[in-house]
Amino acid sequence: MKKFTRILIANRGEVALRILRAAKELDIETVAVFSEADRNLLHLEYADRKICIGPGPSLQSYLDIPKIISAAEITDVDAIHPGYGFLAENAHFAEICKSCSIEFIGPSVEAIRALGDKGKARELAKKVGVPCVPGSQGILPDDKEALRVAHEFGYPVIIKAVAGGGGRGMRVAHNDVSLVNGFLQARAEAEAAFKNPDVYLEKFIEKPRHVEIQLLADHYGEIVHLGERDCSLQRRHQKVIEESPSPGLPEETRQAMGEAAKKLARAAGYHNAGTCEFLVDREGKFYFIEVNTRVQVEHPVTELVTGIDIIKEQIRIACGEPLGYTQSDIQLRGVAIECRINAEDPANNFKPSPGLITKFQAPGGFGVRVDTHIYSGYRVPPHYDSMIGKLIVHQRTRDEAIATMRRALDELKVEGIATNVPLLKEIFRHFHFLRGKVHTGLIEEYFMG
Ligand code: MV4
Repeated sequence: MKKFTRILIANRGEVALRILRAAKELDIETVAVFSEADRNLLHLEYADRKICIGPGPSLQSYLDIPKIISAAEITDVDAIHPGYGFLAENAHFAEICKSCSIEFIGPSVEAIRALGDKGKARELAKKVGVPCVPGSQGILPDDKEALRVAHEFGYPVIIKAVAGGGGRGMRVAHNDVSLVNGFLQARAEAEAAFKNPDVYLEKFIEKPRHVEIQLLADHYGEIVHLGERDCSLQRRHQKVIEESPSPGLPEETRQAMGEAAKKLARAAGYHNAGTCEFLVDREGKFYFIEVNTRVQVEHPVTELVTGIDIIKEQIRIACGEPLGYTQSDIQLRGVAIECRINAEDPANNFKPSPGLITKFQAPGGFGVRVDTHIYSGYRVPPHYDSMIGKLIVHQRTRDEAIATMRRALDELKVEGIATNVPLLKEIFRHFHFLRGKVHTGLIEEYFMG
């Protein structure tokens, strides 16, 4: 069995620290790369080597493929872990890693290509019998076809860019006029954002839950699912709170979703960690919508309920090790909930609030995990995502997990910058949330007065 001597972490912030910790425990050396705005990152203190890869803006550092590859060549690493965001789902980057004989810690180039295109992923899912939202077959050639499909399934419908993400290139339509406009707008937006104007159409599911299945797959045909995460609590397509299991999801639905996700992964020749996203409607029916071919921000809730270190598994799988366990070995214990802590100002429409953190005190105690790179005296740079950490709790029941999260949020102190903690505290007192009655519109409906 080959084993990595050294890996490069092509990311920053909390996930870079998370990956470094996993590598250390596997006795693998780490190379950290950082931008000129990131000299104060915590994981740089623990890395075996660190290399500056350019100015603050991501395009000139964390997204600059030649700089990352050069750093990898200079330090003679065996593999690159891309984390999430930046180059994590970039098939071109994975291809370059391969051509340089550097292992990309993630799925194959072909799998990223097959599943990263949401239109292709949807057609593959339909082909292998995974339930999809009723809608167009393949991409829409023109607005005539959009109208025909909308009339076949009825309004409302949603137009989605095959290359879309973060809600961009997406339009909901309730009638013919808004559909024709939405079709053209979605195409223009997708062309501008992703250089790909292709869109498809689905029936619009009202007030759905967003439930996703975590998968691990090795190079020898073993695929397991690690249960689901409910990520319904979002604001403007940014997840805010995630939990596992999904409150009220029947066991047979969980098993059916898990098997559907595995079937799709198998059909795509998938290996490493991945996630299948589903919408669950108010009748409890589920529909596949897309695949994330990376590790996700919210992976810790799954780690806590399964006891499996997903980042270590990613590295082990990339080394060519077999999973060494099967579906029947996976058990879900208790309830885990994650809050994303963002440097943003609730009083100012959640505008990013970078700056100096004058004081940071982390909560702790039974059932509390804090994944963050911040410390007292850390300065949040203005160039990147506003997420500065995650608070994750694990308890035997959902009520106990909520009590622990409330206590942890009360202990948490982040001073000097504005954060979304006041919003999180409100949500943990909201009657719908407390009863597990969550859906993707809940935050906008109740908290965005
Ligand atoms: C949907 C949907 C309803 N019906 N698809 C949002 C992000 C992307 N991953 C998929 N998303 C959605 N897809 C169908 N067929 C609802 C969402 C959705 C959403 C849509 C419009 C405005 C806000 C939204 C918030 C969460 C989810």
